[in-house]
Amino acid sequence: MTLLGDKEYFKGIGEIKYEGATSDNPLAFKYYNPNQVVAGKTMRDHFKFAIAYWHTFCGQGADPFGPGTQNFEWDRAKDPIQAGKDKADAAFEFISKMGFDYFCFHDFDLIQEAPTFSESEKRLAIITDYIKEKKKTSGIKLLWGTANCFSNPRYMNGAATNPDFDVVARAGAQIKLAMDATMALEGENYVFWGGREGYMSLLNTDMGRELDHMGQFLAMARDYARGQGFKGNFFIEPKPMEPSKHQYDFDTATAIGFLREYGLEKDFKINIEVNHATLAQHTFQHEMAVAAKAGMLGSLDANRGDYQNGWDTDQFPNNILETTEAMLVFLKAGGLQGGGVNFDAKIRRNSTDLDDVFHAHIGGADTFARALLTADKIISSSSYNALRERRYSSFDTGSGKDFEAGKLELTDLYTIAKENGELELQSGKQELFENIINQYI
Ligand code: XLS
Ligand code: NI
Ligand code: NI
Repeated sequence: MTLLGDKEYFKGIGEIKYEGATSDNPLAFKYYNPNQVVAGKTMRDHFKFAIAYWHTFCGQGADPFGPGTQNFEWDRAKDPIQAGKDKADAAFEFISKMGFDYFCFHDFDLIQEAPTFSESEKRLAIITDYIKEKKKTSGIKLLWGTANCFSNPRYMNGAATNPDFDVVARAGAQIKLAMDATMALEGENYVFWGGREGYMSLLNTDMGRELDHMGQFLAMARDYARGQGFKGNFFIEPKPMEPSKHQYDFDTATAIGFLREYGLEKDFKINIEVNHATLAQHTFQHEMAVAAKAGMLGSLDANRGDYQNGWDTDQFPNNILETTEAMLVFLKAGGLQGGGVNFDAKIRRNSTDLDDVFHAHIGGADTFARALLTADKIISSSSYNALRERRYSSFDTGSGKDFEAGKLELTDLYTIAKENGELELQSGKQELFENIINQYI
């Protein structure tokens, strides 16, 4: 296979195939059957599964208490250009073997940032050309690109919201290059995650000014990419905290309000990450429903948190119940707008075998597939939809309908209530709803 390049990194592992729920083969999909049609679309098209370059090919398992444990072969070259190429070879081999169609990256996941800006620019151009070729031979596509404007110490006070204009300008330059790379690789979307767009202390922070700067900055970025002919979506990825104490894109509702305030709502949608939702004290499905209501359900970063601690553990998805509830929202919304399901997740520090990353992605894909199949069955064969609609049926006729149509005034409500007298209680039937979900899982 030409797409493997000269070297095979994942030796002994072939293409991962669908073998069905009765298969004992750990290196096979049990539920994710790419070409199976569910609710009018293949699973492949529903999900557009993507691998996250940063976790799968840059992360080595380091944590605050110790260095990396995953010293894989593609990470060993000393020369940054060679290292970037090796990483790309390993990434494209892995994605091909998984049978996925997409990847996502930050600029300096692709290649190490250089000591100077112009050297970084050269490096990015080299690796972009290299990956362009790999894309061509493999057919693998770019779901989205983004810029890492949070790791380098220069961004310690923020990027677009930095109090120092020169840092803002530097972030702008970096994002221009990241967008250029995304467009050169025919990226379908571009993401903004504001890791340090926020503050640690309000005492030294002019929040209003910083928010205005962020609005201004995103409008400039949009105008630049549109001017270059970029037709894709821009996504904001909300997260309430970490690394900043308080991030401006706290959650989906906050991000939507922000986008509308700065006139960005036509070009931007939301990229929702499971663990970010839980950090914001929401559920994943809540965040999805909020975005869907605004017509902004753009893309998903699939992972899961840990309910016993409060940080972004970025574990692979395995919670069928949670994902099934999310897929109910997904199907009801008619899927994602331009985006896909990106596994923004990493294997644990003590997962040190080459096949661990396969098990991780197989499990994640199967979780989503099983949840989609279940949600589809719930919608098509259970009483779930009817029960839900019945709760609101008083708005389907008569005065309820007039209310929705804006034909009533407050005094009409007064008259209706007076005529009604005391009301009978209407059960919410939550336990029944919960049972239906579990029955179909
Ligand atoms: C971090 C974010 C990050 C974005 C891309 O928590 O999830 O990985 O997805 O910058
Ligand atoms: Ni993410
Ligand atoms: Ni995250």
